Amino acid sequence: MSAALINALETIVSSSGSSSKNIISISRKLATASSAAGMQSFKLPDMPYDYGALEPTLSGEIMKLHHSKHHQAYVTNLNASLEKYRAAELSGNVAEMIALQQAIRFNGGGHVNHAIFWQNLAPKSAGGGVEPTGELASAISSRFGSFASLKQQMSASGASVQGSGWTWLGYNKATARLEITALPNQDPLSTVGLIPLLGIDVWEHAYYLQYKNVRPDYLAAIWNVINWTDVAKRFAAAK
Ligand code: MN3
Repeated sequence: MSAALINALETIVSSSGSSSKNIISISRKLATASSAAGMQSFKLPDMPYDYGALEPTLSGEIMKLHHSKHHQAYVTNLNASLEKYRAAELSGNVAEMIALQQAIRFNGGGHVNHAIFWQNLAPKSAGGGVEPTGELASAISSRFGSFASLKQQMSASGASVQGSGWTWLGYNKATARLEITALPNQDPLSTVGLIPLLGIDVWEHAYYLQYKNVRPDYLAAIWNVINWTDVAKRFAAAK
């Protein structure tokens, strides 16, 4: 918690006096204090390309719904959950704080994961699908044997997710190795101690309108629009 927010909270608590148990009043003041302390609510990031720019690999209809409806819902619900959490924290309601953690994990993970996903993709005209070079290419070859093998293993990982989730290429700082890991729901890769480089969303909302039930076809096609320049930047920053 920032020093500015702590100061703001202390001001509220000291000015509330005997009425400090009025949670509704406090939470309203907290909303103002959070804003004053620079605690911004999360916002849906702009897309780095037009919704239709990834066609024919991913339809504009899928991309528009995925970004403007699904990702927006995670952002909206994350902000609502955090507002409730701050009120619970201010009133010392630990049970409520614990109860809100699942919603924060789910919606916060949804926001974090999709913010990476849009950057991990690029239209073919902007280099989408162009094979990585340099240090990332070397790391992929030494870890997975070849670039083709990485794609095959990651597609298999995504196909194996039961229900909804993601498959990730991550960096393990402790072992200095690349790792492929599938995670359920919206669990971010940080929950298993890895730094996310490339995430592929295998929720049905990511492909169903175009690929119907055939997730492996989506996982075979998406390599045409992967932004390896973005993945390489994340790799360089992670090391
Ligand atoms: Mn999604």
